[in-house]
Amino acid sequence: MPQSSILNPATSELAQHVAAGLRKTPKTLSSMYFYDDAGSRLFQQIMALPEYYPTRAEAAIFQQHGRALAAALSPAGSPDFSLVELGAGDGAKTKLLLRELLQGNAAFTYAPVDISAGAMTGLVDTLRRELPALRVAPVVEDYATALTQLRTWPGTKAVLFLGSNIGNFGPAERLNFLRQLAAPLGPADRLLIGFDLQKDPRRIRAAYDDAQGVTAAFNLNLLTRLNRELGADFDLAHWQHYTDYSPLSGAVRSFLVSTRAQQVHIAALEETVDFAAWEVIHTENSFKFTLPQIEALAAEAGLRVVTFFTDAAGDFADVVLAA
Ligand code: AVI
Repeated sequence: MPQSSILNPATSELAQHVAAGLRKTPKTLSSMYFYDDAGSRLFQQIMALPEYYPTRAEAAIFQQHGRALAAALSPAGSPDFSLVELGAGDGAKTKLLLRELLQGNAAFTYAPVDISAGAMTGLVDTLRRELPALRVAPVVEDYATALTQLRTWPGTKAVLFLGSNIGNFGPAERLNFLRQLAAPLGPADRLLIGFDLQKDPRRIRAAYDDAQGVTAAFNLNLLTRLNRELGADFDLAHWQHYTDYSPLSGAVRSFLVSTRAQQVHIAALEETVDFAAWEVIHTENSFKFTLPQIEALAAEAGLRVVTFFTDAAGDFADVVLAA
């Protein structure tokens, strides 16, 4: 008997995704489903890990180039605008930019979009406390729904997509996503996208396989989610986190590895799935970019690079784009 309600639309969307992903070769699940409330909390811990450099690198850009960034996002003469942030999380870096915009007396409303209601409540509470003058209009949605809303969003907008979230898309999805972002942009609208740059492959790999095992817990939490929400019986003692980085493709790929031959029953699907010993489920891509690749990608999506900023070490780039 299915234990969870298959009538819940969010659950049935997850159920459909899992059914399709586990029938593929290799088996695949989307990293989009990492972010239940426990997963969002684990991701907050990842961002503070010594090995996970992207968050600090992007915060350094915001600290060093905050004023120029704020100016590039709110061009002179632009009226009251919306600062829409896709995948806002805890908004720690964004606060640096928000402060800069408030200090410059920019007239704007901050519209953070995040799929996790828990993360959003935390963010809104902190913003009310730390930046009481800020106007906030939170949106709890996934990216696809938020993109649809952008089409009818009134007034000038600056859309933020930070933290190298763009790296979690495969090449075709990435281009499609950028084209969808570009479509509703008027001449005064801006996009700010954070890209993790290619660097020492060992540093990149370590960022996704930290010594404390937080990234492993983050990946394995997906199975806990399936156990809870779909009535699956994944035995976490027989699954491992594994990750590799290819400097040729620029992709970090993360996997859940079945450490023995096993069967997993998924009640909501009324299905039993076979896993061979050492078979993997591919759970995440995190692409790393070069500056020429970013320029080419922007051009393909019908966007132009207005300006970009990197941290002093050249680890990360925040790129301002316009249609
Ligand atoms: C959210 N995203 C940009 C993170 C990344 O770096 O790909 C997610 C993550 N996965 C493992 N560690 C962090």
